[in-house]
Amino acid sequence: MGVIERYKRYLPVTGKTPIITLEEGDTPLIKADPIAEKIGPGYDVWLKCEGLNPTGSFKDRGMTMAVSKAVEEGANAVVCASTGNTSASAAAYAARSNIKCIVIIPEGAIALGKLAQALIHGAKVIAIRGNFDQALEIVREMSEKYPVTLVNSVNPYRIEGQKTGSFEICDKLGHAPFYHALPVGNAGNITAYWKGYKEYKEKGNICRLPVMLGFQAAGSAPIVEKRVIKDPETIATAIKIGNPASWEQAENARDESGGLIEKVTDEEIIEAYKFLAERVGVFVEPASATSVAGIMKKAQDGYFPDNSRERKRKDIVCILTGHGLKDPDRAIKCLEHPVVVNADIDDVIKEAGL
Ligand code: AN7
Repeated sequence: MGVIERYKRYLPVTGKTPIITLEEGDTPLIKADPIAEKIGPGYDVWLKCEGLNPTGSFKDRGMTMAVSKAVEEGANAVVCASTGNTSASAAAYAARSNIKCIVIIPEGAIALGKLAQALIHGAKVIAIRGNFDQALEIVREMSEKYPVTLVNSVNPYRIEGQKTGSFEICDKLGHAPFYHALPVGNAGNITAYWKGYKEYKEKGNICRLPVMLGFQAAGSAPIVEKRVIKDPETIATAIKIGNPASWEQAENARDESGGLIEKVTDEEIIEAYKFLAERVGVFVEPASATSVAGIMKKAQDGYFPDNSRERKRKDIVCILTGHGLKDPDRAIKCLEHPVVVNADIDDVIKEAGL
């Protein structure tokens, strides 16, 4: 069962909505004690592994909704701009519903796995000599002038689908987490999670809301720096975005929740990326490590007070937005390559250090 069926009473669907699903959602929420140790006493850290969605990222939650509604409304083509994951997801759900998919990507700035996904699902992939923000401007105009439905997160159905991530976290923990950390790129996801938490509280399913902690990459941090970044830079290509579409909604989530949106450097992202893989056993793409890099940095700054004397432990949930296999080049680049020896047991044992 996908997220629409599971949470339909909270979603804008009717009996007539065709449900286009790949059984997304219901992703693992796993405890990560090696990270909690770095935060301080009295905290539990949970990782929401969104890389385990059908196309390997959180985008599937929103895409099942956006494509289902597009099909309901009679669309026969969808379009998106993408740093990679949106295009992979749009291409898969379009294939599932047998409609056309057009994706516009910044040339040379998409992780290999994501490009492979868009292509293999049969999307028309067009690379522009430009960045994501320019691609988004183009698709917005395309969808106004031509009969194609825009499935970027400016499409409200994307936000509706993605808010189901909050519901799952609350259902699993039995309450909202105290802190909710996530990467911020185009800012759709922080908008969606905050909307989800607020609606769950209104329905009486939870009694308090989390503090939202958003993190941007230092070279692509328009919200933190309060200005559009013309040439965003970061190794976390998924969040290489200089003019987020949901800028204001992200600020609202931050301010209403008493949270923050701050930046982490590429070095800090890589450190968290390796820590997650080596110490926690979870391989994510660099953008996803931003949430963990962010809370580790805030812990060093003394943001999380000693909670050991409180009656209740505090939960921190980090959203790990995409799978590590999306961007194998990055893993290979930042690690030592395998040593090559002769096909001889003595040579192998010597090299293995046994
Ligand atoms: C792994 O695919 O914008 O703040 O075009 O792929 O909701 O944009 C991807 C974004 C975080 C940021 N982590 O989420 C796209 C795209 C990963 C991502 C984000 C993205 P938003």
